[in-house]
Amino acid sequence: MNRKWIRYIGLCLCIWLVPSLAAAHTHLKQSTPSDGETVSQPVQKLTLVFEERIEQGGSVELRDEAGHTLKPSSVKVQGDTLEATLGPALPDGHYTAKWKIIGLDGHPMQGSFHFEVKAGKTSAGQKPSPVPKQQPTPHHDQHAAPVKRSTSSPVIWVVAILVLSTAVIVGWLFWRKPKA
Ligand SMILES: [Cu+2]
Repeated sequence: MNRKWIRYIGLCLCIWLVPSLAAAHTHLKQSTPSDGETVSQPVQKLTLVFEERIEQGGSVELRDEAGHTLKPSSVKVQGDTLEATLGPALPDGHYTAKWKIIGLDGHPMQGSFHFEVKAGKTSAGQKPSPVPKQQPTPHHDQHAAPVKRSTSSPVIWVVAILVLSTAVIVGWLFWRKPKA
């Protein structure tokens, strides 16, 4: 009787735990240029490194200050890295890069990051001053489509409470097993 219960509870535990592990999504780990960076070199290439291998390719496009969309001349996906070649170097200005991938878990993911190009073409005779590097802030990452199973904190808490209560029940069953 007791053993059957323990086995049953163990099964429940697996059912609760597995989806929460499977819901670990693929997010953008780092990019070149990085989010918030001011680049003083000509930018001809974007490199995006994700936390997991990218499935089924991906895409990235740039939007300049005027709202014009720039599509890279080629996009190469290899493992966890997406590399976009832009062709001619970007003119100075602010850019937003929008990316879309299908993550390892099959979830469509999208996000964006911003950077500024200041290659020094703006005014003659002005020395480009060293620009303080900003730390990239990981944000914007989000699912393209709402996904039921998400790693949002309320779900984590529900799982945590379920696992905890299961642990308590299992412990209690063991504790009150005086004979057998
Ligand atoms: Cu996902």
